[in-house]
Amino acid sequence: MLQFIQGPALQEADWASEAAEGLLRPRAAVSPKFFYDALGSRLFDAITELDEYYPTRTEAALMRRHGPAIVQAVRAALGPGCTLVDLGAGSCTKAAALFDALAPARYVAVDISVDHLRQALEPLQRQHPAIAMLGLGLDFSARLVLPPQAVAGRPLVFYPGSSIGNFEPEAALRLLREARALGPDAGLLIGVDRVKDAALLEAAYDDALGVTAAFNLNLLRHLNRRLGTDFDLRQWRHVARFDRAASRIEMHLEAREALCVRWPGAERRFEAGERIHTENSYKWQPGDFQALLHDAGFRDVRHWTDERGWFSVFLAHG
Ligand code: AVJ
Repeated sequence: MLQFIQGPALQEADWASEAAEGLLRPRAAVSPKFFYDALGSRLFDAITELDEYYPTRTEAALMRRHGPAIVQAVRAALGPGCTLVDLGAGSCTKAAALFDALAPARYVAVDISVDHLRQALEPLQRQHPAIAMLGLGLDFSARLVLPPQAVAGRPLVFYPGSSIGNFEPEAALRLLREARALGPDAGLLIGVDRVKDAALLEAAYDDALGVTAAFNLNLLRHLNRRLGTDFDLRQWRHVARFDRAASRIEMHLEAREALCVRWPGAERRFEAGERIHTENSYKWQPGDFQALLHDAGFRDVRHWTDERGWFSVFLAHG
């Protein structure tokens, strides 16, 4: 059975006022969710194919190599027939790769827009008629609460790709607590990018081909459409730096010259060199992430990594 639910959808006016508020701060900042218009999502897919961008490839290899052990651990922890809750499911391919080994009773795909999920879930439901599927349109970044039909059975929250890296540590803790609270025996399978050499990290976020630069600059194009700003992309430059003290990659857009951006109802002046902060991508030490999982209320934590120790997958439950 295939079902769809659209949660409270963000109104266009909310998007615009959120972006405007960020642009008007003394240190301008716009949420990374503004990367993902149609072109931005395609540019992100292109990023995952770059030589420099190791996370997607490393996580996939890790899941292939340790997949049987991970699935066995999930079955030991949750028993058979879990409810696989896929956060930020998109094309659903990462979760679908687990279906044969894991045999979930239910699959709940969660994404901001239920429309993307329709295209992915319809063929998937035909291929796996035994799994009850639900597409849920929901922005879980503010709060993860699911309708009752989504948490029937034992939920296993699946959050791959190190998307948790976009959250400040306190917000990450809150999300993990909400995952733990989905049921008395809820489990979590999560991919986390690790602290490593700054040059490797910075190359992954500032590639030679300039795809990440295009991805970052596309946020301004998106704002021009969404908010009605008059950003001229040629006046801006992509910046990605690893801040070791904060343990995060920061992405910024830097004004190449003094300029003024105008939009209906407001304007903002930028000096040459002034920046708009567009993304944090936190990198974790496995011990610190394990402690975070314990703080979130998980008792039992298992951990797998690749040979180079670049990326980690954690299974938490109990
Ligand atoms: C989708 C948040 C996991 O932080 O690596 C990739 C986004 N930004 N290149 C990441 C991103 C620039 C990505 N996440």
